[in-house]
Amino acid sequence: MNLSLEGRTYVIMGVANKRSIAWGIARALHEAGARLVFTYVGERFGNSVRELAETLEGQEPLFYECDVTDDESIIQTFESIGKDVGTIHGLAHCIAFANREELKGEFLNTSRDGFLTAQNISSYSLTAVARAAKPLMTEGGSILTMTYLGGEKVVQNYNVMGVAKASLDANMRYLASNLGKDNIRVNAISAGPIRTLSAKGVGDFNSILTEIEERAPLRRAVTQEEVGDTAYYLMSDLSRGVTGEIIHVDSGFNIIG
Ligand code: NDP
Ligand code: N5H
Repeated sequence: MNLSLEGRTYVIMGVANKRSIAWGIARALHEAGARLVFTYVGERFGNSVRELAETLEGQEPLFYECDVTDDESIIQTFESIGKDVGTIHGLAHCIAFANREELKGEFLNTSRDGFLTAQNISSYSLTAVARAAKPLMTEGGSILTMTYLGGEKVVQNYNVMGVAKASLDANMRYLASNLGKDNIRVNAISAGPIRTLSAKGVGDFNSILTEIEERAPLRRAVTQEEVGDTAYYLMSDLSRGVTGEIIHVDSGFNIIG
């Protein structure tokens, strides 16, 4: 079987900086020979994703600004990608957001606005993006999203984002069921805690990592590279029979009671 991704094009959404999980995925797919297309929001992150992408040797990546709260922005982005590259073979959705003040304290106090914002950016965006990307997946494809254990079990402080990830997980399964007939697979990676910009300033990240080091089967945290390698598997033909699945890349922490 050909494990190279040469001749294939993948859209990576959600690189904010070099610590982003999306960047770990981008590097793994680049090493496998893939052509990459990046989307970002806001000029600040546009510049940083450009600088990072320039470090990928032999790659002439393309960049598009895409705010997933805006249907028009999503449609425009994928129309432009279609015009510029034609067929795409996969998409990595590495996007989530909730108001910082609702990622601690009493879940009971979650506001309607905060709840809907988390659902809008962190879950619905997958449906909207899949719909816009589908016409470009003329040879079938693989859509991947990022989830967290807090959508399956109650994790302290994850709160409104836990409900959004439960929604994202179901969203992923319904999309997998819907798009299977088009040979488009849809899966999620559930990553263990990784220190990224999103993780900054939320909860007590150090104590969460200490718990992983003490209790996870592998007794260590996972890295962006490890998530990237599983993303490579999901984008490659090795995973051709896999859809609607959540793969935990979390040192096995989810099996511990
Ligand atoms: P990053 O902060 O690096 O990435 C989050 C990304 O979400 C940013 O690139 C951000 O773009 C993007 N984003 C937010 N709002 C919007 C929007 N309206 N439109 C488009 N993009 C938007 O963090 P991570 O790499 O940690 O997060 C990536 C994914 O991984 C998330 O889904 C997260 O929940 C998940 N995850 C993370 C874990 C961790 O421990 N870090 C564990 C398990 C899952 P911008 O910066 O341009 O605003
Ligand atoms: C149990 C935990 C720790 C507590 C909860 C953390 C939840 C994090 C997820 C969301 C996505 C973080 C978030 O929206 C932060 C924003 O309010 C503020 N940050 C920003 O706006 C920055 C600038 C941008 C880049 O961030 C985004 N997202 O746009 C969970 C952790 C152990 C694991 C974890 C960190 C999970 C996860 O889903 O990311």
